Amino acid sequence: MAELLVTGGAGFIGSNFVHHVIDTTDHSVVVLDKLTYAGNLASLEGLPAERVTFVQGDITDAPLVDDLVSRTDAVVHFAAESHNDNSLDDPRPFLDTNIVGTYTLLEAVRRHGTRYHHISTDEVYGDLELDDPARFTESTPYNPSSPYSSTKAGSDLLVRAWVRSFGLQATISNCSNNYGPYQHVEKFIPRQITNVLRGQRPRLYGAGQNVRDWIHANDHSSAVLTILAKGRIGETYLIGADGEKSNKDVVELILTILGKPADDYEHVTDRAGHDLRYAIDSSKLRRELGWTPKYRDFEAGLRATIDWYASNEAWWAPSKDATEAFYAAKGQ
Ligand code: NAD
Ligand code: TDX
Repeated sequence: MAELLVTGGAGFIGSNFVHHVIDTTDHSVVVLDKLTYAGNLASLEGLPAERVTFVQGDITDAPLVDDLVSRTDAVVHFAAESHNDNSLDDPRPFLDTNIVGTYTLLEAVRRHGTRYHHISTDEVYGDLELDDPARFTESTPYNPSSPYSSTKAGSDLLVRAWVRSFGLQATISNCSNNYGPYQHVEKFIPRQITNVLRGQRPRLYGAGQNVRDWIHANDHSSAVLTILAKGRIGETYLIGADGEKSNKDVVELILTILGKPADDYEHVTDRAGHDLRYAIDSSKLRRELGWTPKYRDFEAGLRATIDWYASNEAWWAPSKDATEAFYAAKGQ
């Protein structure tokens, strides 16, 4: 049994991770989260108070971070500014949280000799052509496209340097696009589901040919727990579940599941610098640590996610209008 400090535990993947830890291990968790627009305490409802403690705070607050790290066995760092579209509008919070916030955590775990796992994204590798048989591997060169992905790439490089220079007890994972419950309505899948639930049409950027490699958030969580338990210090592991789909295919599937004509969507202004395709080769994680994804049927996972949004309007409704106003101002 261990106590984990989970940063960003009130966000989408962090909250799914906390639920997964409580359901599948005997660890206890301290969540450190600033509760930005993307954090939601309702995502942690129903968890046992004797095993989950919540601290509202900023990962750039060095004294707070030092105090929490000094009392924990391991840190799992999810907290980030996470949305590409926001990073095109105002990159500054991405630099503060993703770079300076990670630096603050690294210095604290260095002082206390604490095990650290760094959560990152496949976007650090840039993008692939649609007809390219290649997928990203741990040795693909970094080539990020957006302010968001460049700050994530910078934070990964800080971790690598702290491992080499200071012997930090750290691992890194780079995961593909997650879906599941508790994802903010600014993101692609929840935006389209909640649009249809509200009688509005889904919005596809550009022609909708862009491909994302989808993984259920629970599979991301099980992979992170596997790396925490068995990962080799200093190593990077790619996490993916062979879920490549074009955005157009995903929108058509959402419409069909919700009983609408498959072409009942709008094409809107494309994202600046829009990455074409992401694809993950996760064979290192599977081969070396024995991890496999459980949610292999994307349509079944999507149906369950749609059911969750249909049953939890109180969770997402407060953010929906402001999110759509933000997009409308950009012609999206
Ligand atoms: P999210 O935006 O849903 O959640 C981020 C959380 O971090 C929020 O609860 C927010 O309040 C908190 N936070 C932000 N700034 C903070 C700060 N300065 N101090 C403390 N807390 C702060 O993000 P997500 O989609 O759950 O992503 C979590 C992590 O996973 C990120 O590191 C992201 O880069 C990575 N990731 C995400 C995906 C994906 O598909 N969403 C894929 C791969 C990797
Ligand atoms: O309304 C939309 N219409 C649309 O076509 C939105 C919001 C998005 N899109 C497209 C853009 C992307 O090709 O859908 C795809 C997915 O978009 P996002 O949900 O914004 O995700 P993405 O930019 O791929 O990044 C996500 O995966 C990697 C997460 O937000 C990142 O945090 C993670 O690192």
